[in-house]
Amino acid sequence: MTETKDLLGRIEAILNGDRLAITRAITSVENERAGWDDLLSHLYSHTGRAYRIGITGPPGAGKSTMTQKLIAHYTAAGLRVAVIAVDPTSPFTGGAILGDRVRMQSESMKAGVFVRSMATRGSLGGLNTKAQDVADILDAAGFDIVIYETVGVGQSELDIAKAADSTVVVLVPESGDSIQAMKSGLMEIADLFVMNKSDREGADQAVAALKTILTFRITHADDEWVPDVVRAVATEGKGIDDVAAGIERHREYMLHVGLLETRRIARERSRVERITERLLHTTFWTPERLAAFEAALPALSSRTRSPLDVARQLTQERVGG
Ligand SMILES: Nc1nc2c(ncn2[C@@H]2O[C@H](COP(=O)(O)OP(=O)(O)OP(=O)(O)O)[C@@H](O)[C@H]2O)c(=O)[nH]1
Ligand SMILES: [Mg+2]
Repeated sequence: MTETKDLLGRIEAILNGDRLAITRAITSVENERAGWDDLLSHLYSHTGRAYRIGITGPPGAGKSTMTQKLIAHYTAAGLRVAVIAVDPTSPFTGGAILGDRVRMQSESMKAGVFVRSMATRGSLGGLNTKAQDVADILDAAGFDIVIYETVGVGQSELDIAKAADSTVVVLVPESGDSIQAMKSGLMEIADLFVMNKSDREGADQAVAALKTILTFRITHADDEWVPDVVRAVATEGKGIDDVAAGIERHREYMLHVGLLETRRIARERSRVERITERLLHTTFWTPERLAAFEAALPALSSRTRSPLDVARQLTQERVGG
């Protein structure tokens, strides 16, 4: 079959790290073009090698600058790095994403570096789900490190950032930033804190305040890890080695206590749950069920049947299902 041959050809090209094939696969998955699910399923057995790092934090904290410097750090060590820049709020021409893309252009032109932006347009099936699908493609393509860089600290950003092996939260010495971080749920997901812009006034106090908060912090439900606080001046490349060392220390800790595998399994588990919900939802509303639903509306309106009663009928009876 030519279709199967075509699929195998695409897979082989991706596994060989062919950039055009990777780009096409990502677009296909984002837009759910014909065959996108088969492609992902076939690639899955080739994933699990890449180390996934989430980078998040308040707007303007220096996440993109930090990411760029980390790319340089890892490539200098001979590693291949892919970045998924995710902006859940931005439409496809979103300023921030576009700006980042331009800024990262010089990095992404290098061999062994791949940068991809994802915005709302790629949210078919949920941005979080898609970001992980894209990470799988890049993982299968042989990138050693996959970085999720998110904009802002909303719920979807947090979900994406924590779908990583290590999550880095970037803060700045502005007063109250740590308090803000605590409120927005950043404290719970951080494996490493970076106090960026440490060239600014108040860095010492900010680090001290953060460390104080951390001593009171409710640790992750699944481990005893207390995140390090590392200082950096991303624009000058200062502290980047420390950030990378902090990530490495967390990775080694997780390997040592067996947490890396636990985390990964938990992640895959919630992926299955999300996909299942979506599949159920899209296959549930057959024309017959819709008709049965419509037919039950008068009974609802006259209050002779309750919503629970109707829902039970729809889910329990085999109405064209
Ligand atoms: N003084 C100082 N400025 C920095 C530092 N790191 C980044 N900046 C500047 O802060 C601004 C924001 O940096 P970005 O890297 O774009 O920050 P970001 O967190 O990616 O921003 P968003 O994507 O908009 O949320 C830029 O003007 C950077 O040059 C630093 O360590 N010190
Ligand atoms: Mg940015």
